[in-house]
Amino acid sequence: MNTKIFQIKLKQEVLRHLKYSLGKDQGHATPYDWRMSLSLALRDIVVDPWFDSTRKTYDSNAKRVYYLSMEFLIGRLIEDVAINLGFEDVARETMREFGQDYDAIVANEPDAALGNGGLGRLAACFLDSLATLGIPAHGYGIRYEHGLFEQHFENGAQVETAEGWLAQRNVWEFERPEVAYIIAFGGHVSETDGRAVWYPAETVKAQAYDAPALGWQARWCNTLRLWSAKPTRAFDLESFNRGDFLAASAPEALARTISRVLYPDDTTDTGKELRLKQEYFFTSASIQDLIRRYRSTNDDLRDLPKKAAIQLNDTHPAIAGPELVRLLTDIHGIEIHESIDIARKCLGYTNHTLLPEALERWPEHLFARILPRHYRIIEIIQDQHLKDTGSDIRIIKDGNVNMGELAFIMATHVNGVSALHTELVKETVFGDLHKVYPKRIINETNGITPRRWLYDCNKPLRNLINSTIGIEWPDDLEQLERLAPYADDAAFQEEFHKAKLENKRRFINWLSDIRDIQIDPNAMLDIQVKRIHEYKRQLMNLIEAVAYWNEIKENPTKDWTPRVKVFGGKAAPGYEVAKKIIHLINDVATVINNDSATKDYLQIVFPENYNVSMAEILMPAADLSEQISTAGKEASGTGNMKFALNGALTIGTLDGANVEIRDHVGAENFFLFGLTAEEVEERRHQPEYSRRAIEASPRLYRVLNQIASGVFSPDEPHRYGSIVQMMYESDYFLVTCDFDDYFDTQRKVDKAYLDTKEWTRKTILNTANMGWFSSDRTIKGYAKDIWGAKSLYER
Ligand code: HBZ
Repeated sequence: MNTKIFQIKLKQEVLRHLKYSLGKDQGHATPYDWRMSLSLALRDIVVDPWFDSTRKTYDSNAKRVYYLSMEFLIGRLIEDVAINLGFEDVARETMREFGQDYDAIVANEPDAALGNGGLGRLAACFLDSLATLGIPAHGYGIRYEHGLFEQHFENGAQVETAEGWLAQRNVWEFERPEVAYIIAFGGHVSETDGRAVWYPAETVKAQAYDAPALGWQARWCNTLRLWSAKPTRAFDLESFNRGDFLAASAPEALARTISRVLYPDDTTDTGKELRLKQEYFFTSASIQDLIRRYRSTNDDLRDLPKKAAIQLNDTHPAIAGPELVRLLTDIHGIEIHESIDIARKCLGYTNHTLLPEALERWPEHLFARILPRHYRIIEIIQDQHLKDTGSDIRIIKDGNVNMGELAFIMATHVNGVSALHTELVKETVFGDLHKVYPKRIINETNGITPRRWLYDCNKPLRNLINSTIGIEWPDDLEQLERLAPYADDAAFQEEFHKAKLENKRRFINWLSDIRDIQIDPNAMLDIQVKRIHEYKRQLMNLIEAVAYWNEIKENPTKDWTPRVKVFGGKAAPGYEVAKKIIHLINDVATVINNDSATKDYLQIVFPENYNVSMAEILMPAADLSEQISTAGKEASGTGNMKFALNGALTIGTLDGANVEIRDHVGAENFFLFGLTAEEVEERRHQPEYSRRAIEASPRLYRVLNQIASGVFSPDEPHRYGSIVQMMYESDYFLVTCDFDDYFDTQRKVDKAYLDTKEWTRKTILNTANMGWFSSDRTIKGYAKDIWGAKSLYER
């Protein structure tokens, strides 16, 4: 269909939806009505490729991938759908003809924030790549009523309010009342003649909601199936008639709590009963669903591994192993050891963190109370593992059920998410199991979808790339290499620089709507956005800012490089130190931004409520990307990839995927500093390492004194005493030890930034060499090494 005809058609469709789906006429339509009508019109177009893909998958009886994840951090979808359909311009023009501002309509969509951070966003990028590559796949997760909390600052401190994305209709989903499974909890198990029967105490219903997951150019479309908990019996009429109104709605109460809210913890294990119920809830529903699908076209469940690859996004769905065994044995009559074998052949497990506090373990008594049958099955899995391997590594140990060990033992492949992380997984968390199963751990370095993270969010650069190397790169990102020869071309440098400036202006405009702050687009935009965590060391970045401020004040006439430091990110509501760090950043910002002597050189901004949509504005605008975690702690990072792809230079440690980014973009185009993972371990053994580092660094000493004496918190001078004390006494993440090197490296950054041509040359080489970090490459790796899944899409 040519563009003009399509535009007329889209216009008609938007009007039809406005009238018949929204019940509005043009004269009374609000921005909400326009967004809904446009979204519904676009959604209708997606249904055809969706049906086609489903039909092809059924017809070919191909192996399917099931990606089980507690989190899908999707963000907005309108523009994503429009660009995948190739109808972005048509949609924009259509809305213009209605007198509507397309960008404002797009921005009116709430983010689907069903995730905390990296792990959840990775799942969303993987959905995009699975569909782009034409691999038949389902994402399975929870349809939380409330996604990640909204962050506000009150006098500089974080306060959280509930997020409500479902308060408005979610246009992208299709409710499936007929697709529902019973999920059981508690009760007891009776075993007679080797046959186990589980008599649960409670049940809820898991009901499916499907959203199409469309790939590039609409060549393929998969399904994201999210489960919502509903009562099995909506209402206990008997209790109601007795006058016991509370008891009457009890079934409803449990059901509602299960899918009500996303746990807001990032890289910590919450260990709450409700969390275990959420995990089992969505995992059981997903496994029952995939078995039903398999049985609709296949007879023998023993062949399930030929048709289903189940990937566990961290240990949250690790109960998938025992659940699959339970269904194969208790329901379908397969001998239990054979079931264990079948289940293992289906399963893969991805580890996303080495932090000990994130390793899920459940108290045995709690676990056995809620999932008595699974507890027994885990004992059998453990016995078999002990017998087969002769090792003494147990899943149930010291009164806990360890989900990491369970996931490991029940998977054919266990993968880390960057080269360094994978080596550390082999040496640390799973060191013992690695010796027993030396081939099991493999690496699949993370990636990001170039559709959302370049094509969509960075239009100036997209256009420049299109006009330089053509339009084939969005699904073949290594074509960006063809930009490298232009790195020395003065005209191209100028265009590249112009694109960056345009993105910076867009950011400044956006910021001016929420903050009263003047920013010079030529100042270096230095950005650290990610969850707030001690290991990510936002504190080191902030201390460096204060040290820089001190230096400018002492020598105000020197030729300083103007910088705007941007922080963004949420702290887990219960993570006190992280919240203190947020408060400190805001307090420091207040003092520094009000200093008329320095404000031409240094400003600090911390916009509230960092989310996917904010990232889409920040990533293209950044000059400098802060990837400064303590080496050995950041499993991979994916924000680091988004920045570098969009032409920011990185200041970073040898941690996670930074190592591989540096290898790709070239050491000379990356600002490296800090201790290596090995040196970090050594340093921790030295007595009083942090106190000694502070004593050796007058700069650091001075900043810590300023913070401790209330320079930034005159209303409460001791507010940050505990943080400074921690720097002296423990400093587990070695802020003090890496500080001087970090400060000096920042001064090299300053100097480099002043040479615009040379800086731009480096940024071009970053973009040109980041193609490998496409999540398409990552997914091809999983498909080949782990899933044995093939693309069904033919070009
Ligand atoms: O996963 C992140 C890593 O911190 C980040 O380095 C990586 O790039 C990203 C994608 O692989 N991890 C998380 O977001 N969350 C967790 O690792 C996690 C693990 C267990 C939990 C809670 C969170 O119980």
